[in-house]
Order: sequence, then structure tokens, then C-alpha cells
Amino acid sequence: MVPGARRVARVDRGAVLLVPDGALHAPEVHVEPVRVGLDHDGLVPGPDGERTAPTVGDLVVVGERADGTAVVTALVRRRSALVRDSAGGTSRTQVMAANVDVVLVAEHLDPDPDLGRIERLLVLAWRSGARPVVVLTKADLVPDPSGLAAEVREVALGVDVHVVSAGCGEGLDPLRALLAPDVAIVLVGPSGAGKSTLVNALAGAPVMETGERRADGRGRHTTTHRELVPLGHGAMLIDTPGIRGVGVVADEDALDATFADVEALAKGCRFADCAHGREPGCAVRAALDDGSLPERRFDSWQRLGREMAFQARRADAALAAQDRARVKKQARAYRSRTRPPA
Ligand SMILES: Nc1nc2c(ncn2[C@@H]2O[C@H](COP(=O)(O)OP(=O)(O)OP(=O)(O)O)[C@@H](O)[C@H]2O)c(=O)[nH]1
Ligand SMILES: [Mg+2]
Ligand SMILES: [Zn+2]
Repeated sequence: MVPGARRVARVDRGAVLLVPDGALHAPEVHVEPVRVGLDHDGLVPGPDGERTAPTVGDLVVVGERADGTAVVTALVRRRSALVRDSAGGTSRTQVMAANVDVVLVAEHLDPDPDLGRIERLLVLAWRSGARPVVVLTKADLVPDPSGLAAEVREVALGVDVHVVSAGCGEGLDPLRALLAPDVAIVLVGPSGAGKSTLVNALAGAPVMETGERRADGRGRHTTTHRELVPLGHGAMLIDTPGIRGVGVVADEDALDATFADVEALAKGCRFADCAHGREPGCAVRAALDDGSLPERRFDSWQRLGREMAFQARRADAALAAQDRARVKKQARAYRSRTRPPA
């Protein structure tokens, strides 16, 4: 805990909604978030002075404006950050949640779980610095939840995989066990996975709205903003809107952690720079041929690796452009200072 700091429960155009950080209030006491304004640009000085957009889970310090109104004056260094690459041709990344301890990757068992999506979210989770955990929802809708869970465990190496039926309140104990005081857990996953239903089940109260997806399967997300829900005993849950596509940010360690099996195989290839195509002595190709490494998993690993390389180049190009712009601006300022008066 940082003395005096408060948690961002929600970001809302030009302001943040704050709750006490880890305050051990009685469970029956409902915390009403306090709305505090931001500077006009919506940014707050971070620990290294750089101006940063606060996000849900952030710890911030509140001060006073000259007119006596409250304003966020500082952002505490983040000990973890769940970052996605936002779509489009820019190098923008988005911090989905900060200072979380666990990234709970939620995926439904009905329809069938999407293994590629789980892998993608695990890369994001490993990169965040928080601990990834997978929760498979809607167990009550399928005949063989443990069979499906076994398939998911094969792609979630070193990660606990829990099976729940939040609607009926079944399988929640291992998740409750994670909710120690001061622990923050963010839920991520597709729309309709049952993230908000799970938040309500764990909170023991209908704090988040839940809903059916439209019959045509298009559009509607029930949860439309990210929100931190403080639980009675000091733990926190962060609910997020369903993700459709989420871009990964370059991070070799996160890719290695997620695909430890493929990485281990690749170390056994004869050539250090093996492309796992038709090279002799390729251990990856051998595992694909004998079926011990599924093609799907290999493709997923390659795709995410390529995407990361692309993201890194894009980020570099944007940085270079920023540098050029800064130099230009400085040069302009210099010229205007040194220009002889007309
Ligand atoms: N049968 C069954 N239905 C569930 C379960 N969990 C959630 N649902 C239902 O699934 C639907 C979607 O649940 P939500 O909790 O709103 O899903 P979400 O992941 O928060 O979706 P977004 O907010 O759009 O991202 C709702 O109608 C829930 O009642 C479950 O364990 N079993
Ligand atoms: Mg929701
Ligand atoms: Zn190889």
C-alpha cells in the first residue's frame, strides 16, 4: 500500500472515480467512488515525470487546484500493467489495467473454447507481470467439461485452469482462494464468456450488469467500460468489456512462457537459426510429423511471433517519427529565439 494513494476504479472523460486503496472496510459497507478531475489533457505526471493517462487499477495521489477543487496530481509507479496493442496503423498501445496481481483469462466452454484466443491472452497476461490464471465458464452447458479442460491445459502450460459454472455458483472456491486482501484480479475474455456474472458471484452481489448476446451474434457488449469492484475484505476485481481482437505487444519472454513446449523443441534444432521449414535436423518439424506438436499450436506460435515483430517495427517507426517531430519543434523554437527582431 502507498500511503495516501487511492485506486482508480474507473476512468470517465476528464475525471477518474477513486476508491480507497485496499481499505479493509466492513463487507456491509458500500464504497461510493469519489469523482476527481484530471488536468485538461487527461494526463498525470508519472514516477519518472512523464505524463501518463491513468487507467483502472492505477494508484494516484490527489491534490488541490488553486480554486480549491480536487485534482489528480501524481501517478504511482505501476507494479504490473496489462497492455494491448490497439488496432490501426499507429504504434499506440493501451494499458487495460494496472497494478493487478492476477490476470484471469475467461473463456466459455459453450461454444467450444477458442484455444488460439486463450494463447493470445496468455501472452498478454505473461507480459503484464501479473500471474495468469484461466477460468473456463458455463460448465453446466456441456456434457464433458473436464475433457475440454484437459485440452485447454495442454495450451496453458504452467497456468492453473479452473472450471466454473458461475450461474449455479459451482467451482468458485479456487477463485475465492485467490482473493486475499489487497489482491487485484482483472478478468479478460470474449463478450458473453460470463466475466460479469463471475464478478457478481464472487462479490456476492449484482454489482455488474450481465446479459445475453444478441441472437445475430453481432455487436452488443454488455459491459462497456472497465471497472474495479472493491470487495468487502480488501480484494479487488476488475471487469472489462469483451474483447474481439486484441493485439500483442512485442515481448519475447511472454511468448516463450506461453509456448514453452515449442521453444524447448526449437532449442533441439540442429541450426540455431532454424526456420522449422525443410532444414535437416529440425526438432520442431519432427514433432509436427510425429503428431506430438499439433499444427494448430505451431501456427499460433508463428503467427504471434510475426505479429510481435511487426508491432516492434511499427513502435520503432513511431518513436523515430516522434523524435523527428521533437527535433523540428526544438529547431523552430531555437530559430524563433535567435531570429533578429523585425
Ligand atoms: N448457463 C450459464 N450461463 C452463464 C454462465 N455464466 C454466465 N452466463 C450467461 O452468459 C451471458 C453472458 O454473461 P456476462 O456475464 O454478461 O458475460 P460477459 O463476459 O461479462 O460479457 P461482456 O460484458 O459482453 O464482455 C449471461 O446471459 C449470463 O447469464 C454460466 O456459468 N452458465
Ligand atoms: Mg460483462
Ligand atoms: Zn527447426
